[in-house]
Amino acid sequence: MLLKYCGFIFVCMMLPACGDVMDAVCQSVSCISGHEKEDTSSDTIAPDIMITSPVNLAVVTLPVSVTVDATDDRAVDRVEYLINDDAFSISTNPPFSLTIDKGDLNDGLYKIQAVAYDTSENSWTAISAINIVTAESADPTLDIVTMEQSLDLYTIAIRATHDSGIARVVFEIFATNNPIDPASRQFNDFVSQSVDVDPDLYEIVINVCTDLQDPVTGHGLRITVDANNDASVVVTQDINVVRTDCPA
Ligand SMILES: [Ca+2]
Repeated sequence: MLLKYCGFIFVCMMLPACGDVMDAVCQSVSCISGHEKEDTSSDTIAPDIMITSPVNLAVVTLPVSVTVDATDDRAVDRVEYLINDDAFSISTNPPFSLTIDKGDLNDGLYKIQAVAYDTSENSWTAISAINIVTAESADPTLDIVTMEQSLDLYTIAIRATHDSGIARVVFEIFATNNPIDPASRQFNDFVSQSVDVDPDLYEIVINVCTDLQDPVTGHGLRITVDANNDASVVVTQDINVVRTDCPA
């Protein structure tokens, strides 16, 4: 109250109902209280910052988001991120988070430093550690995209992926004349490399007249996809191979 009413303090002390009078006076003059006064003093208070996610020493897979809680008595200007003491990224907009994408870092243990700056360049650092590991799905994916015959050529194309990479794709076409005894089937193995235009696409083109050992019976198809980490997936199904265009 004393600060707020400034020069009216002596008048007030000599009047009854002082509070009411002073409130009325205050409405009619330009009153400046300590709180309302613009603070032009220098900013010496550093921001606060803590890394809220991931928790310290968390095991993570990429991409991963690093989130922080950064506050300042005036304003947070930016958060600078260092990874293993090297500058990595600067975030200038709330919530000042960081995304580490696939390919940014290899597997391993990393120190993350998040340094919050206020508009007066005061700073404070939060430190955390993350352990990056590569996520590997249990089995490769295998999707058949083409199974078609044109005259005596039969084309089979699949799309196969795995986090560890694809080691090989094997196409086997076998006669189904003795399905009870798989050991008696005759396989023609075709090991395929990925097609250049699409690294996930694997394709074979066989000549149904010359590549197949059994010219008469129906045929089955078995596709085996082996990943670099020895994970594997197998798909077997019948295929409709037509041999009527073969030369006599
Ligand atoms: Ca400050």
